[in-house]
Amino acid sequence: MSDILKAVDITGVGSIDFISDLHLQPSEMPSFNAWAQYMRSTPASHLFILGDFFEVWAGDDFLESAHAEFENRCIQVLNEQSSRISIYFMAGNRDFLLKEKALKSAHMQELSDPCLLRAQGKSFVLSHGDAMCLSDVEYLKFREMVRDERWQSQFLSKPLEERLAIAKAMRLKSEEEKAKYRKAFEASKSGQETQGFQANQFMGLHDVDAESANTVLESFQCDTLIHGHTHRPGEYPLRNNKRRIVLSDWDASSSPPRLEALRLENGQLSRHKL
Ligand code: LP5
Ligand code: MN
Repeated sequence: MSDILKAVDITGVGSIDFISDLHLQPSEMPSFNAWAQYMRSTPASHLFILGDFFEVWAGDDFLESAHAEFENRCIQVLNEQSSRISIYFMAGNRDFLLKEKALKSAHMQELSDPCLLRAQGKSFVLSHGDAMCLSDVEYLKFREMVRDERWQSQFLSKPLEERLAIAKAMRLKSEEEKAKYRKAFEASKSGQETQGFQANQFMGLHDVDAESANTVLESFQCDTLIHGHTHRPGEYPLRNNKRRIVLSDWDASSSPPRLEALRLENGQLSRHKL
């Protein structure tokens, strides 16, 4: 098994890009096309993909199935650019089953979550962000289950068709849960209470817990966290002059389109819209 990097040191001066939450899927070709164009044109020498690159990943053997033309094209784009760009991949809550075979085909190096990056005289903690959303209690239980190695090997031993069906059912459940939370949230705005829902548990409000982010940053003696998952791009101050920087998700079909990379150049971070 190849190493999962807990820390990355980059000595060169080339720019470094961070992206996450592209949710690439065959039904969203405009987002794929924008990303493929971005891959060909970015000046970055290093690219960090911080989770939810794919909408769903049910196992690397999917790449050998007859229905994986789109996913194989994504891998091919990564592969083509990998001689020019060093590409790093961190798992998200959709693509945590992307493993060695796919990583190898795409020439990506896997990162642990969290991971420390030292570059251009600065240091950063990188994360997908889901593990720090402490109010998302049901999800965290689910996460613990599906990140367990034994659970994964049992799940991966099921036939691919069955895994795809489970993944589809799980996606539906997830969307249903979010719709329930949204409804309760709307009701709370008009003064109605929904039993079992607390204000800070509304799906729209699940967010990275500030203390959790601080603890992670302190453990790395670092003051900047970069993460995705919450779909709330921005910079959020934390105590003791620490901060977390949230990446945008990607959606070429939204208006305005959300297509953005965070770029580190000369020790400074800035957002680059495509
Ligand atoms: O993804 P999104 O944005 O909709 O919501 C996430 C959390 N949901 C998830 C689930 C994924 O969307 C499902 C797709 C994963 C595909 C992976 C491959 C196959 C693995 C299949 C695993 C069974 O991550 C959502 C968060 C939200 O972010 C926050 O923004 O709240 O969390 C949930 O919806 C979690 C549920 O509430 C927990 C329900 C537990 C049900 C357990 C079923 C176990 C089935 C086991 C079958 C073998
Ligand atoms: Mn996510």
